[in-house]
Amino acid sequence: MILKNYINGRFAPSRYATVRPFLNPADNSEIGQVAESSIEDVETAIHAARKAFDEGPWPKTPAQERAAKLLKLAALIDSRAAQLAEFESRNNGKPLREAEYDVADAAGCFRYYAGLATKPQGQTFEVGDPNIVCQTIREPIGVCGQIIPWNYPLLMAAWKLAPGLAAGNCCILKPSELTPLSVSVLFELIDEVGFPPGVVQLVYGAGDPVGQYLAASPLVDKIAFTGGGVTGRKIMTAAASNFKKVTLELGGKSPNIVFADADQNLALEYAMFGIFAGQGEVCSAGSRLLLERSLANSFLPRLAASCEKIVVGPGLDAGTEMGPLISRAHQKKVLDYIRVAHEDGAELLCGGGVYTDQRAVGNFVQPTVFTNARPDMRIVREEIFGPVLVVQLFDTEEEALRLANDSIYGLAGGVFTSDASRAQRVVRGLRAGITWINCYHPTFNEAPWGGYKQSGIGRELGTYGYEAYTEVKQITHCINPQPLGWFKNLA
Ligand code: TXE
Repeated sequence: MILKNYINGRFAPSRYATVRPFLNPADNSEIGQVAESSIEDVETAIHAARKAFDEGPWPKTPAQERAAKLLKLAALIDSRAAQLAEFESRNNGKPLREAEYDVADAAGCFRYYAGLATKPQGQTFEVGDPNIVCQTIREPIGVCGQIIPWNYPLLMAAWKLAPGLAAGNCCILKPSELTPLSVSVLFELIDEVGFPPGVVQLVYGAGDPVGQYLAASPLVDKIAFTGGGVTGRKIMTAAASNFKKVTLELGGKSPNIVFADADQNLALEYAMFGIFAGQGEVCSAGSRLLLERSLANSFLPRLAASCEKIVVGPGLDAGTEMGPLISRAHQKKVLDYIRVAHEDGAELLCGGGVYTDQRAVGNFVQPTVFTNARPDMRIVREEIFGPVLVVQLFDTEEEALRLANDSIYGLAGGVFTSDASRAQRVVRGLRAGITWINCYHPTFNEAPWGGYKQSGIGRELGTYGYEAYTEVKQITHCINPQPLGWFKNLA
């Protein structure tokens, strides 16, 4: 199997027929090979997108027709849901049940933005002149480069393509080099729907040069990125060349705060779900558990015992509750953090290693919890992006909030309490873009997603995510034009 780019309405190998293998993280076996694009391939895609936007029908296609195509795509995703979920689990490693949610969400995302495309968009403004009608309309931004990571390959493609296409843009998607499989099926479906050539394209390949070139090109009008902060900074710097519109969804170190008055069973299960869903490779993972001190003696032993019972295995095995990490390199990064945690004096509550049984061939890491964590420790401050939970204890609501906000990140946060007033006070005190009360992780296409501080710029999903793919045009219309009389001597 060799996966091809999709450029100008056709599947095509990379210009120099270069490929790279991609793997199953459960055993590191090769699944297939994927085109490794050159700069020439990206350039071809950018020129096709430019032509499609500047001269083609797509930006002026009535919203109803754009919506119809997205609805057809959603239906096709549903019709291939089982295969898509299996591919996602095989290539990313996540448990099949999680992949099934992702596929349903991806179809829902195309449906949501199909609906939004036909809803009221502009506004009319009362200004201080009765002869003036002042309005705004929304227009597509143009050519959009969209760079996505490996943790939600299909869903991130949907989050980027659905609003971009619904709003009339021409999109070039660059998936992670590690996870091309589900996206290759998505583009088979996109081909079946039949968009005008150049409207929606796929270029596989390395972050640098392929993604970097998209971010730097003066012919690209917007860059949307989900990934790590180091790469985000490079993208923003490159995008400054022509002041591209930029949206960034970066990492996090999100606090999950449990008060003593919370339903303990609920808090326990969500503390685990917050960090171990997606093996902790989730930007919004609840990676810091802030626990009211009086709970420590009862909560922590239950947490340890429950973590030891998590069924860790290949995502496609029935009953698997947590899968392998994406790559050997990432597994090593997570294990390095575990070593640093020990060195810095954190106390291991459970996990902390790899498996020596048949899982040794994959990139598995045990569900791991550290306690006695100080705010200055690296495991408290830095995003690990793996199944490692760090517990900090607090005595008061004020201290909980202070610890929660003591981070360069501000993506998400959760609070568990039976006191509704406190719940509102605490989430309003969190400097974070996504907050949950008495739950953790539920995510909806209808609601905005994005971070404060170094967790990113802009919002995806919901109406905010649609607006991020539009320019606002002001139209000022004089309905009673009169000579101005400003210059006395008109020739
Ligand atoms: O991500 P990168 P990596 C965090 C997480 C993880 C760390 C590094 O902490 O450990 O980032 O992961 C493309 N110009 N997140 O290195 O590099 C790359 O090809 C343009 C959080 O795997 O951010 C891929 O398509 N593009 C996160 C995409 O960027 C470039 C999800 C993401 O890869 C590029 C993933 C460049 N110079 C990791 N270099 C989240 N927010 O959910 C790379 N890319």
